[in-house]
Amino acid sequence: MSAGPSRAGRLVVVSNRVATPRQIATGGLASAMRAALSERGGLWFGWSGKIAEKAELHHRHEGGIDYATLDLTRADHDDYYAGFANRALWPLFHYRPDLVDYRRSHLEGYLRVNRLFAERLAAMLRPDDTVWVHDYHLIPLAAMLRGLGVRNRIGFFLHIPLPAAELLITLPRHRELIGALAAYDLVGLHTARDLRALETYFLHELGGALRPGGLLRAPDGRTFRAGVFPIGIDTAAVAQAAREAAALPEIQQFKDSLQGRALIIGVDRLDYSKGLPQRFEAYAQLLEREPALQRQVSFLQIAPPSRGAVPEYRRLRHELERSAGHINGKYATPDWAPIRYVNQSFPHAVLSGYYRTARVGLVTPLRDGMNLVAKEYVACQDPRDPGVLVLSRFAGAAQELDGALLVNPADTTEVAEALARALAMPLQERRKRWRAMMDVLERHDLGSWLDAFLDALYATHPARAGQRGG
Ligand code: GDG
Repeated sequence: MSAGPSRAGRLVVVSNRVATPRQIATGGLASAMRAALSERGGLWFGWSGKIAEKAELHHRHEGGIDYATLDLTRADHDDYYAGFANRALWPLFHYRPDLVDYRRSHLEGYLRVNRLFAERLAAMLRPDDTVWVHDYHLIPLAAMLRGLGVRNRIGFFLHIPLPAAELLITLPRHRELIGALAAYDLVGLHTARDLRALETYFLHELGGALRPGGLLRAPDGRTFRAGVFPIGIDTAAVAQAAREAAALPEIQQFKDSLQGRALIIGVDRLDYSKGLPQRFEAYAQLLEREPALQRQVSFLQIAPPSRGAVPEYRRLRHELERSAGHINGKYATPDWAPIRYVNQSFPHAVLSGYYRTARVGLVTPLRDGMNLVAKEYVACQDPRDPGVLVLSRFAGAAQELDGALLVNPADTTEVAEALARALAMPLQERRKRWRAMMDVLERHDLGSWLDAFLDALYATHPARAGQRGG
């Protein structure tokens, strides 16, 4: 990172969930945030993950980082998190207006919790802090901070897709909500498609304008910068973990259990955006179309449950149980089960061993902001004998990983064909495709994503000078 005088002050990260060092479920993103925070002395603020009688704030200092976490009341949690964020914004932003369950009380709860976050955060901010807000739970946070007189640099990164304006306008009070992005100094998105959606929305729905240098102007005259920052993984560390995983007893045992069969792997939170029912259907079609593959291939789908409080997630879980049971019932033999469907999560080290064992990584979300599993699968391969990535065109990762076999996840026949092609792909072609993808992952890793976003954020400040907050 290039350090200049403008970089004085703390970095303050705000996200719905805060990954403290003691929590086990820490992905690469959490460690990268911690690295960025400890490097410059920082504060991480967000929901504690606990539901309590009142919204109490907890402080902790660990590993050079201050953590401030806030409990939520049951009503706040249900309206803000389980309600508006996960039953309105998540489905809509993933192009599922049919699943949107909008309730005014949820929106009010969402605004209430954002205001609460803003008030608590404003009281902790120092004048030279730089604030980085993450994801769809906290879209209006900067606008609320500005309303409290906060003039600090504030950046926002959206980890999920930003849908086309035609969909955004179906959201009640969308002008207030999406328009609130203008209160940030920088809005970061994963892909050029997301950026186009944002520009189109501001231009055509809000009557804003595009200014030279990638600035967007809101109708009230406020300008902000928006840019594409595709998130990466810690490529070197992930590849290293995969090399070491071979020695783990779990991985040895797992390999033995395959008895030489080719492995197809899927790893996803149990979420309707991940296209799991269609994926199961595509696999069934593969077995039907290519009877010779029966007993020669095994499909491991790891799907740790998430958001069990939301009815659609419970329905999806039942649907997948039925589907996996159906496929196994139809095709299994006494010594072979076509699908191993596992609702459990695993340590990253073990996961990387599974990835490396798999001949095919099957990543077929219907929509995904980026999809880190696709990148992790590639980074975990053995360069001498790499597997093949079958990837949805509608994952942000498809914009970068064109060495994958790109598919439309809704076309289960196309996915079945891609699977057959991946399983039969000659070594030379596999190596060539893998190398092309690995080059991208080495050039654009998690550290370079952090740097790119923060560089752009620090560069924005002069643009705000003279602007009024609020
Ligand atoms: C959101 C956006 C965007 C999964 N199972 C286990 C496990 N995982 C890890 C994976 C991966 C992470 O969880 C999932 O990340 P994804 O990117 O695939 O998907 P979302 O959770 O939906 O993330 C997405 C991302 O934000 C970042 O911007 O890419 O588009 O939706 O790292 O490895 N980790 C462990 N055990 C498991 O069983 N330890």
